[in-house]
Order: sequence, then C-alpha cells, then structure tokens
Amino acid sequence: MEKTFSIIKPNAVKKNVIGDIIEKFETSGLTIAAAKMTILSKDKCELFYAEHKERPFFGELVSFMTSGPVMLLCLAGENAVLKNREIMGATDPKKAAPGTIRAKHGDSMGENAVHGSDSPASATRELAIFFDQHEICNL
Ligand code: 3AN
Repeated sequence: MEKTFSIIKPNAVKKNVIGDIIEKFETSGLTIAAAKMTILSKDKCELFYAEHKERPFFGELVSFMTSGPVMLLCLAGENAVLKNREIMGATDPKKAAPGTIRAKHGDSMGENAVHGSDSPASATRELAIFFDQHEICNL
C-alpha cells in the first residue's frame, strides 16, 4: 500500500468543498490514513516548498498557503502518488482535465485547490514535515 501527501489548500477550504474533494479521493480508490486541520506556519511552509525558493512566485505562494486553514492528508492506496496526481489534474486549473479536482475547484495557478506529492520520495519527505509517524494509520 503506497502513501502520498495531500493538502486541501486555503481557497478550497474557504469554499467549503473539503467533503467533495475527500469523496473524490475515496471513490477513486484512495483511503484517508491521516488528516489534520491547521494553519501552516511560515517556517514549515517555506521548508515544504524549499525547491521553489528561487521561483518568482515563491513569496506569493507562501503568503497564500499560510493565509487560512488547510487540511493535511495522508492518502493510502495502490499507486497512491500517481493516482492522486491524476485525480488532481494539471497545475493550471484551466489546463486540468475535466472531472479533476483542480478543474472543478482551482481558481488559478497558485490557488489550485490541492497539493499532491510528485513522487514516492517527495511523499516521504513531505509527510515527515507535517505528521509524526504514530499519526499515520497503517491500513
Ligand atoms: P504541482 O503542485 O502541480 O506539482 P509545481 O510543483 O510546479 O506544481 O508547483 C508547486 C506549487 O506552486 C503549485 N501547486 C502552485 O500552487 C504553485 N505555482 C506553480 N507555478 C505557479 C505560477 N506560475 N504562479 C503561481 N503559483 C505557481
């Protein structure tokens, strides 16, 4: 059973669509192994997005991601990383395939409703930033 990391971003939480997004995960074969509502600290958010530090949108990205509550999730399932990337859709909601979470709930490149790890190695790194090992259920 593979695990991946997901964030339901502040714009999606504000729109009250957490339930709709979780339903999409569950009906696509992913199971919630951990969940946490929180507001990200600037420090943890910058650590999480460290690879984008030099990008022009970094400041805007951190300020948006710390602007309100988010839901942090560990999703488990067969090929969870790839499956979650498919369910999310492309980074730009305008280019995301119909039926994907970003096509439905994304507002822009930055405010694109969800994050999902891009590889099993990223999933391990990202989960370790936000969850203690005992907080993740082995399903
Ligand atoms: P993805 O989340 O689809 O893997 P990345 O890794 O290229 O996309 O980008 C990480 C995050 O940075 C994205 N989720 C998005 O919120 C933000 N981002 C990427 N490109 C832009 C951009 N041109 N303007 C604003 N934010 C961006």
